[in-house]
Amino acid sequence: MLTALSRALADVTVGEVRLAGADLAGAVGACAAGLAGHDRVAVVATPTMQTVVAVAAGVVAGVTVVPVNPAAGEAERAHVLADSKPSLVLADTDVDLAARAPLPATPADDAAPPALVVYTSGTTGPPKGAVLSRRAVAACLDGLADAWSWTAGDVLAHALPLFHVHGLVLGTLGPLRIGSRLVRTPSFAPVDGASMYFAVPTMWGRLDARQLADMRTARLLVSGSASLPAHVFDRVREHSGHELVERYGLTESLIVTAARPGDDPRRPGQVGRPITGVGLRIGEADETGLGEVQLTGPTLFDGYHDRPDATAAAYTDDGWFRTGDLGRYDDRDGLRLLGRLATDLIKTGGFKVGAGEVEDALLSHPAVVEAAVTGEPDDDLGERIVAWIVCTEPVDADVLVQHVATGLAPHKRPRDVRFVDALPRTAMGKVQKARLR
Ligand code: MCA
Ligand code: AMP
Repeated sequence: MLTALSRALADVTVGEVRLAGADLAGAVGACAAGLAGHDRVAVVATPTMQTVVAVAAGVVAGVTVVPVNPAAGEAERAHVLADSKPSLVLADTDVDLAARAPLPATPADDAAPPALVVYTSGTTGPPKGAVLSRRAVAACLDGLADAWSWTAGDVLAHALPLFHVHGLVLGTLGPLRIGSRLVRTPSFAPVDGASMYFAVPTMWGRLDARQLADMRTARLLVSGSASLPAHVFDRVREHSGHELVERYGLTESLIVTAARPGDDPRRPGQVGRPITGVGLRIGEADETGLGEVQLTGPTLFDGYHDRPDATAAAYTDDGWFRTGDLGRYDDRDGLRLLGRLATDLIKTGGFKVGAGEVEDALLSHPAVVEAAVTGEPDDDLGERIVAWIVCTEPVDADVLVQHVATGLAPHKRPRDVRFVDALPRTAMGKVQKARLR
């Protein structure tokens, strides 16, 4: 019963489409009936009501859902589908919002297949599928509900994409499990009557003073997925009267820490204390207490789909999950994030992008002979993807940008292309990215 939806679904609005709770339950029931006989289905996760219904149907039917970025390019989509091998790919047109059927009498329990396989980028190679159990999803959502006193009386508003943990698990399964109303807007903006807002720092940074003032009546503004710049925190406080609350996690671990409003001292970068059940330690800490954030507990994934090698490499010898994030922890102030071990992972607009994946895409262009990808600080996106290119013949930067945007996804496109005569390399031939920056 662990990822069961609330017994009383609340109203959900996605863009222009609104379904009252009972109608939503009926549409989910009808979609779930159509999933009989399937173990794993892919959902092209457009920001629509159809996606909400399809994902909820998978949850109640005990079918694993693989969300696919609707803007994923051909190569990326082909990889996700070939790797996850769903027996069905659901698009918006396959979901009938007018159909009605009762929800299954016995909702899927822990013995059912995993809830989700969510694809996430590593430093090299194509994205890997993080297998997320029903138990992990439930533990994460219940832990957040506890930390934030999130109840059926809340109205959550956000504009997050529905193919990643933030928008899908927190922003969609959260309200469906807790029974709170959900309003998903096309772009991030104030919503009448909203009590909670979830967004990435880039979205918070883009709101104007008037929009922030219109969020005064909410009770909780939450930022996550990337570092929150101090100037964004200050501006939100100045115009909305709220101190942004941060929480932290990874696709592989779901959300593991959360700041408790009112309880924990608020400072940007301070991402709170572990939620119920999560174990957190700082591995190989230096004399100042700085080291790698490592995790145990019920929110952790079941491993990477079909990648036992990568799964094993993600854990320490004594069984703790290695986040690759650097931080300091104490029981009073909670976790403070201070950087990342791997430089080949870029967080841009809250999306994680592996340098290797973008380099491979650039190298697949016939004019490119060498490519290196780095992240540079960016006021709006946090980090900006920069491509360093050696080519055989003149090629337009825009052509290379489009090559990446259409092969992978638009958010993986370089925002800067710099042509160089050669890449700095070590005697062993390894690119020295520090010298590029
Ligand atoms: C779009 N554009 C393009 C292309 N496609 N330009 C060239 N080539 C293309 N192929 C243009 C658009 O027309 C637009 O132009 C401009 O790019 C910007 O579009 P916008 O939608 O604003 O995109 P963005 O600026 O790149 O995105 C900002 C964003 C987005 C909306 C904040 O990054 C986002 O949705 N982030 C959320 C990420 C997220 O959910 N992460 C959670 C991961 P113009 O502006 O001129 O019209 S889960 C996770 O991290 C863990 C578990 C956690 O902690 O949550
Ligand atoms: P993803 O792989 O897309 O799930 O991204 C996970 C990564 O996002 C983490 O390893 C962190 O580096 C980053 N992250 C998530 N939440 C926060 C936060 N509140 N502050 C800073 N970084 C964060």
